[in-house]
Amino acid sequence: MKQTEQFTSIPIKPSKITPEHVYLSRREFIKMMGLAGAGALLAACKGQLVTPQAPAATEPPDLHVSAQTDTLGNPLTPYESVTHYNNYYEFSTAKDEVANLAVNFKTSPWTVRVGGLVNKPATISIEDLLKKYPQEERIYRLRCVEGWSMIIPWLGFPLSKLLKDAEPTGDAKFVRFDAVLDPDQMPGQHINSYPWPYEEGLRLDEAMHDLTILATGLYGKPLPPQDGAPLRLVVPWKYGFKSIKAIVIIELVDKQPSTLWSTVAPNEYGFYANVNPDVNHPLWS
Ligand SMILES: Nc1nc2c(c(=O)[nH]1)N[C@H]1C(S)=C(S)[C@@H](COP(=O)(O)O)O[C@H]1N2
Ligand SMILES: [Mo]
Repeated sequence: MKQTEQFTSIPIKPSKITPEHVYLSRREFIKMMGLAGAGALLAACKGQLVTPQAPAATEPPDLHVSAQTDTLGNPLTPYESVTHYNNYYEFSTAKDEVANLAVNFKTSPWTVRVGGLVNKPATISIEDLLKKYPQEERIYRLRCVEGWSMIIPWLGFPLSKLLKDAEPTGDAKFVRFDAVLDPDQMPGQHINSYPWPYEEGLRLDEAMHDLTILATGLYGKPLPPQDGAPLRLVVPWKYGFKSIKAIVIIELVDKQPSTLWSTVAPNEYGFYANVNPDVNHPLWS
């Protein structure tokens, strides 16, 4: 059965939305630019006129601290807002209550099962994932269909790396994700209006795109529970509800999978949900 697609699913190339330099990790980017050049550029993004200066001879520049803007010059959303204004219905529908309700959420031990139409299914602990895949910083805008957005410096790694290691078979066309089902820890899962667990999906080529990451941190720190620890999806050209938190299953399938929001409100939320300011959301515009 084909879902009604409310958000036009014209194949927008992510590069049309996010310039190439945004999706290089900042470290790669700085290396590429040369350190002094990058400093001048970052300062220029803040709208200041600067004379390029050689880095101080004594102290190396601190590459671990995020730039205060993205490369388009937009300021990063403060850490406090990123971690205290959250959509996470397993905890609460009240955005300002999620952080508090999730404060003791147990994210260790945690394993992710990669399976379905793959030659090498595996169950991997979060520690092994962190060891196996180097963490990169990606600064993306997260847009919710409700009309707000945040610019967040994520830490994570391309989903494509994990998928390639699992070796999808020729029949695999989509990737589906399950979030954790844990009503003991998640008060919202006692409310039956939603078909838990939260589930999402991507077409395989979207999942394999270099911009699509599994995030494990933000602002250079481990992901706080309210933002989806220990592992959440981030797809910068899609609306926020696609970026499923607390992932425990990644499964390769041959048919378009069902997703929580397209099941609950098929006329509001489509499967593709590409960001398109020209298409109004029926409820939130
Ligand atoms: N498991 C799970 N993932 C989820 C959600 C949720 O309720 N549960 N909400 C989604 C929505 S609607 C948005 S906008 C983003 C919000 O991410 P943030 O709280 O880190 O800003 O998470 C998405 N991922
Ligand atoms: Mo959202």
